[in-house]
Amino acid sequence: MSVQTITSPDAIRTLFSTAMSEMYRTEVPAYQTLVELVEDVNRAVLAADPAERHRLEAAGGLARITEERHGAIRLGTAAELSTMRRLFAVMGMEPVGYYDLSEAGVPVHSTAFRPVTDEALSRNPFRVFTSLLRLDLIADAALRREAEQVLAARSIFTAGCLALIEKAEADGGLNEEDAGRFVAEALETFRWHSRANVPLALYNRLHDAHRLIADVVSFKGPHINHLTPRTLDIDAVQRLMPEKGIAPKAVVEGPPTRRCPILLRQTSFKALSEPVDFRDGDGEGWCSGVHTARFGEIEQRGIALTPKGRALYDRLLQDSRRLVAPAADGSNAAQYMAALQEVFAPFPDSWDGIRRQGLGYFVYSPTEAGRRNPPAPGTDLETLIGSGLVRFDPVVYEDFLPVSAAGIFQSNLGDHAGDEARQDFTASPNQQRFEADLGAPVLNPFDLYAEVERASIAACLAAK
Ligand code: OOG
Ligand code: NI
Repeated sequence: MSVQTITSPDAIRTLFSTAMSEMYRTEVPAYQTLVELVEDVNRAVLAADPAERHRLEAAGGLARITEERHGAIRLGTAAELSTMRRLFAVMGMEPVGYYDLSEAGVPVHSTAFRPVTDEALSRNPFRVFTSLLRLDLIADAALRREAEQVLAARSIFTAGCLALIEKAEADGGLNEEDAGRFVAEALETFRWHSRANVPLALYNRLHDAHRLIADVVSFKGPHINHLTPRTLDIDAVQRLMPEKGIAPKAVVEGPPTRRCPILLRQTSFKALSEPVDFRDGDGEGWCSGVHTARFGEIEQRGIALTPKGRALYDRLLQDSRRLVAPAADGSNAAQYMAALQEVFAPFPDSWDGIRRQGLGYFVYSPTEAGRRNPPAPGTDLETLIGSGLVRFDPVVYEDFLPVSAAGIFQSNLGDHAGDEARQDFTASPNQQRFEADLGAPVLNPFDLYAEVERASIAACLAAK
């Protein structure tokens, strides 16, 4: 195949995220309602802030602002995970980060498949938070074996999808026609199935072991369980959800509201109970039941923190939660948000403060004046900033947060999810095992951000 006919992985990713969005809006009408609310709120924010509007319109307009930034799936086997890695690679998405959720009582560990270069992220940042079920954390050995058998018998990828992954690997990419077919075939893996893979009795036993096990094992494939557009005012969307007839989770996850946003804030509406047909007792006919898994989420991203900044964030978050643990029913949501705001006071809330204390990553670039006066060899960065020749802008956080992810999982695992319904496991992070199953190491997010910052400084200091 000639190089010119290869479709860029970024373009395939955009076809894919658009197709996923269309599919999910049709499958889950409440999600369509959430997207419309997010569009209204984003429009209102931009109307009130013309400078921000101009900046964002230059970056692609309202449609681009609101479009989905991530989704999530849960897989059952190592083979599924490693094939999924190859599928996402066709779209320029690589595994970044390791998240251990066992610590929070959820029997999975996870990574995020996402674009990694600045250019690819600016074309389309769509990511998929991908979890692998950890049957090794299930105490009941007989149930574990049954679950393993059900998972071993399913194939979640279409034959056409597998063939196109191989073709992309062999040829270094796909031509336009194959790219379109690939997206259509790949979409099948993420589709909802209203007929379960297992009899109701087995579903119930899996569900009793952990709701998440039932969600992964009982279906033909790893249905996309949520999509997440970007909002410019997450507090407003959280407040307005009930007016639109959708029930928000108790609290917004992540840092408090700030002038200079850090990391990631997220909230969602609670997962819906949906009708599902199960095989009945003798496996001959069908009987009806329900399953609760699918929801909608929104996100607002801030600056990526250095290990020092992240340690401060983790400590302050822990302190806030020690002060007020957010109740699943939302009864102390206001107290929790107030505690969060107060405890985070020591975290500097100006870009320069964050920069001076080495808490966040920045990208440095020459100003107008800086372009007219290239630096003399040996000039240091602070001097250039001080004399207005170099400016700095926050690097956006592109990853996830384990405590927030746990909060999202917990509030979406079923009607009774909450503190009482928490099913605990012994925490046992196992990145080595995850990487062996994945068939590749995960990238370290800090390395990626540090490299963006380093390269930008080097470019500023390079005397012409
Ligand atoms: C994934 C939950 C994590 C997020 O935004 O933190 C996540 C899941 O429920 O499968 O998507
Ligand atoms: Ni999410």
